[in-house]
Amino acid sequence: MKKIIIFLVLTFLQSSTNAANVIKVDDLAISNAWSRASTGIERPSAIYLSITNNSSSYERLTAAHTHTAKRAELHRHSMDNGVMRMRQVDTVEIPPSSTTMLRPSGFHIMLFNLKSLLRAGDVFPVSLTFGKAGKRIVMVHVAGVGSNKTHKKSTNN
Ligand SMILES: [Cu+2]
Repeated sequence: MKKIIIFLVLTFLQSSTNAANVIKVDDLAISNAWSRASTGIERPSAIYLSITNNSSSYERLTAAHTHTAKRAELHRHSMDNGVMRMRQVDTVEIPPSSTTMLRPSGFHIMLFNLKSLLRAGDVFPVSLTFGKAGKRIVMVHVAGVGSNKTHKKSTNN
């Protein structure tokens, strides 16, 4: 009996800490949504996050909207003859049973015409539109100006 209680407590603790940074609805889990503090309102910013597709079918991110910026576009950085370029993409694919990371030097949600400066510590919502799952709202945490916090994790990817 004691073992069962300990197990239940551990399960509860685990699920409550996960709930803090993972939004799981159906088969889609979105985590670690963050943005860099902006240095000027006229400069674009970007949102980075991880999307895990636990289902057996393809999912795709098709759009993003936030009140923080007039326009949010899906973008991808890629190397072109040794030069880092950025271009708009229609969708970001999340294959079955896998995680797609939006991170510096990769996919990102570009924010144009910020309505206010993003300051470290701020939190703002972004609405993500998926092909199958529909709309999901995620809270984005603003990190410091020089932050590159997914860099370490990205080496595992
Ligand atoms: Cu971009």
